[in-house]
Amino acid sequence: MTNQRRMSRRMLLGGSIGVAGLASSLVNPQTAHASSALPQPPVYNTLYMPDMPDMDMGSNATVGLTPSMVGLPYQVGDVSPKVNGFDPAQMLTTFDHGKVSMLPSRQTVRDYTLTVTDKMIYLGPKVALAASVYNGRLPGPYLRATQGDHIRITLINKSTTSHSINFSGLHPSNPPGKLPDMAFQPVPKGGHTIYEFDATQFGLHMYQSFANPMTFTTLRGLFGMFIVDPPATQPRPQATELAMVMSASPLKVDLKDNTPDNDIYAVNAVAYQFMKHPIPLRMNKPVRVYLGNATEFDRINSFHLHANLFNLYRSGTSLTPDELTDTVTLCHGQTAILEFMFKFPGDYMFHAHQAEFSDKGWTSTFRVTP
Ligand SMILES: [Cu+2]
Repeated sequence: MTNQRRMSRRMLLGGSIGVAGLASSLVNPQTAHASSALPQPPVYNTLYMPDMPDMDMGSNATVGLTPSMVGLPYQVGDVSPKVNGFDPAQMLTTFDHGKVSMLPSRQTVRDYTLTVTDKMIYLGPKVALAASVYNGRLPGPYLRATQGDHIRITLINKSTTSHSINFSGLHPSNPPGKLPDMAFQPVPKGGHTIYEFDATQFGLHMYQSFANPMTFTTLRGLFGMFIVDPPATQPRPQATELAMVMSASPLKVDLKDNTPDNDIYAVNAVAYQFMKHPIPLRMNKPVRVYLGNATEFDRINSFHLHANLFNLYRSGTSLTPDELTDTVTLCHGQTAILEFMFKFPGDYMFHAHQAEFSDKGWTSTFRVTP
């Protein structure tokens, strides 16, 4: 049996328990190619160690991730954007501004569509999560609006289970004419619904699936950020803007265990992505990072910047910084805006200040040039 066929069968076994329909989204492991910059043993052209023991497939176990832990193999090799259908680097600067129109009152309306599908997402070479995602990507789109806009989000559920979305921010839970507590109304498989509210407070908000068990819907990828910019009369200063969501996953999940240990960590889904591919920045140019934390199963996650300090705006709800610091710690669902500038050229590491999270993928580099 080829490695590819072996992989397919395992994924199908996993899918029969938790996530169906994976067969159609299986990817060719040959396209999870090596980075040209890194030495690449041939084994990393496959997604599985050939002699990998079978996973525990007990009746109450579900496969969150495929097994790969022989050391930390995803430190070497690369996940091609073609495999996942998205590029973590492009995600840094890609914002979904919605389809813009205007009400007779001249209030701006932004229409967004979030389509949930089940999809295999490679969190590292040989490490795939049987995920549910918004618009084919993990994290979901980084939605963007301006304070005062009217927001309309159509959720289309093409996954195999019910979902709804909980939007952080400041708005009614039961818009006029809608059912109370919209966030808790499940949208069944094949269904759709529209969430509608005004963006009344600028800030950096998270959105995520609301479906039991919540720890597992978040684990599986149903989260994103919703950036509400300050009104045009008091915009944030010009800067290079980068969006990052911290997340993590266990390699396997037992539904009876609500607090499994995470095994792989990243910003924008793919472990070590920005260590292997440093983010290019220019000296003396202001940088703004929109940072969200969607890490389940660990109480906190953090962002630490080497050899520099950043202005920290907790939740992004103020234009006055809370602190000048080099580390921010966030609980699940918390956000922060970080503003900084590099005065010297060179490589600057940024990473979780928990050594374990760093070792397991959440380590990155800014490459600053004059
Ligand atoms: Cu460090």
